[in-house]
Amino acid sequence: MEPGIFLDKIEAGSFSPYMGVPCSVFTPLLNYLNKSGRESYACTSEGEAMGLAGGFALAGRLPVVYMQNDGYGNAVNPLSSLQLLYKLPALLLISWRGFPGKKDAAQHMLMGETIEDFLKIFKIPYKVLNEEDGNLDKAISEAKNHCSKNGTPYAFIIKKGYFSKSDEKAEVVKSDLKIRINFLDVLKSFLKSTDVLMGTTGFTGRELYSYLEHPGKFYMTGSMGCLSSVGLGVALENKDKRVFLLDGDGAVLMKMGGLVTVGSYSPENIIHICFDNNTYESTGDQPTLSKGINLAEIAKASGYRETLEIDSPVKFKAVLETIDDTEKPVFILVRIKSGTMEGLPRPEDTPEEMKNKFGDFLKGS
Ligand SMILES: Cc1ncc(C[n+]2csc(CCOP(=O)(O)OP(=O)(O)O)c2C)c(N)n1
Repeated sequence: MEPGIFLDKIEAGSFSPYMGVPCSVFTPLLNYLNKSGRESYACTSEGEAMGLAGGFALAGRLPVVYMQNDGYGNAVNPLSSLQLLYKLPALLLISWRGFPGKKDAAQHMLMGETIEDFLKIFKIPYKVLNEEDGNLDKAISEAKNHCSKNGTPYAFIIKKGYFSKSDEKAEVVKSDLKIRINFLDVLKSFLKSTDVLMGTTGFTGRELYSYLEHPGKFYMTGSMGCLSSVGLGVALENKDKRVFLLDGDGAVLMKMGGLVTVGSYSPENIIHICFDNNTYESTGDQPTLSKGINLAEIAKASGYRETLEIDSPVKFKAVLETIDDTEKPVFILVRIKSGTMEGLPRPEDTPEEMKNKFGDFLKGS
């Protein structure tokens, strides 16, 4: 399906504007949308997108919310106590990662199996869109009828490959000093064998896994935005270890309250590094809302004892040389560009194996 045709048809059904958090299934659609100048809003979490959609619906619009099926979890609370309670319509575009029987990353499998059940439990009618059926026109008219009759959301579930790749690709800058792996290279040389290294979902965690040989590493595949909280729990229980948290701007924004919790309990062993490329790089480089805001200042106001901002591996090296004397928790904002290694692998270990290895490391066995 051509992204432009899809959007034209949706808008002919009176649905707009667009808002949400990206998924790679929507990369061609979102990259087209972002360049097309149509009314759209990047949101920090799917729950927040439902709130925004609720506001537009109150004002008489028929908003469209796009989300990964993993993000449906974030949307559930406003869906139950805003959209379904007040009867506020929306068209939900939900990706179908973890489609039963198809190989996909481990974190998608449970939501892949259950997304239809979730919608059924919430009595949200839906259509699975298939390019082969050519059922889009029918689905849009059903969605429109449902929204005007019942006033509640209708969902399209969309599988990988539904959208044809457009030429409207976000620009990805590779082989540049300002990409994450060059900072990981610097970090490598400062690590002690007792250090804990934890990485957020997406490319950051995958790079940590494939690029840094270190016994105490943990890749949080999924649970986007929870790194600061998971890291806080680990840090509070392991005060003798330095805990490096490798985060992304999209993930920090998704659960920004986590900064306040870390700042409030202020363990003296957290080194929170946020790689800020102003995009959701892992899902195709759609812009986040970090451009124009300063996450280091937010961390400072949230109670981190020290915050630093750097934009080159050389400056990162200087920061790490004195890191043991720096007050903690420290938040290091690393301004980078998007770009990762070709064919970045996914970890071969299962999540349970990762958990067991990490647990053994923490126990010292
Ligand atoms: C709740 C939820 N919503 C959406 C996604 C899809 N997703 C995976 S990685 C990612 C981008 C993360 O962005 P950021 O933290 O800035 O890191 P970057 O990809 O730029 O390295 C997104 C949106 C997800 N995994 N979970």
